Amino acid sequence: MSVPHDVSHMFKLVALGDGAVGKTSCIKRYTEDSFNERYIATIGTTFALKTLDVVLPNGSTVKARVVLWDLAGQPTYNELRRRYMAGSSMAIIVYDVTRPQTFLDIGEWYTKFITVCPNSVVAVVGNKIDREDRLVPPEAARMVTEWLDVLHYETSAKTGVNVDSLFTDLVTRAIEKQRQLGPFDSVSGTQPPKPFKLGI
Ligand SMILES: Nc1nc2c(ncn2[C@@H]2O[C@H](COP(=O)(O)OP(=O)(O)OP(=O)(O)O)[C@@H](O)[C@H]2O)c(=O)[nH]1
Ligand SMILES: [Mg+2]
Repeated sequence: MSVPHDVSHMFKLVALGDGAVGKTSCIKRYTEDSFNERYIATIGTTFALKTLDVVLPNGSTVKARVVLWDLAGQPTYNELRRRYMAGSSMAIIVYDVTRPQTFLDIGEWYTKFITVCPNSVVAVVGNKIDREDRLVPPEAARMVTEWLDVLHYETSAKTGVNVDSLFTDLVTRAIEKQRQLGPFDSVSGTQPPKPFKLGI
């Protein structure tokens, strides 16, 4: 995979959340600006790439490349997912606003991820807000951000609302965090090795 010479930051992002909440759809909307009504469950993992310009708080613009790992939400893939989370600078944890159980499962997803990647930036994403049978209210957002150290967005992969700003904000935060955490290889995006214990 060749990296354009003007890319100064490279990050790994993982998409987490229960099955059929719209992880693949959000990534597809963001990277290809397309949407498929039909549900095709992700088998194992896939990835997509996106290069974007980010305007930093000081007004300067940098080019960043993100590798977006799309991890299957179905429980069969628990062990595989854990391995693919390693080395991520960012995660989106997606729930479906028409299925409250997917919202209740956020805490578990967050714990799983943050245990493996403690310095990452996390966004919790309420997806499918175009649907009229919504059951998780917008106020749930405040609950989440008071409960966990995360960003919160409501999106529709179908209409595209908020999808771009979700990913751009995440990358901007990741760059800021990288600066706070100090030097590491900003091109490969790899963090210095952290103690990591497998639960076996
Ligand atoms: N109305 C509506 N439907 C959506 C939206 N996002 C996804 N869907 C639909 O929801 C279903 C599941 O979407 P996926 O993106 O495949 O879900 P996933 O989270 O990747 O599922 P797994 O790969 O099994 O973990 C598909 O039928 C999509 O068309 C949305 O914003 N609005
Ligand atoms: Mg999928």
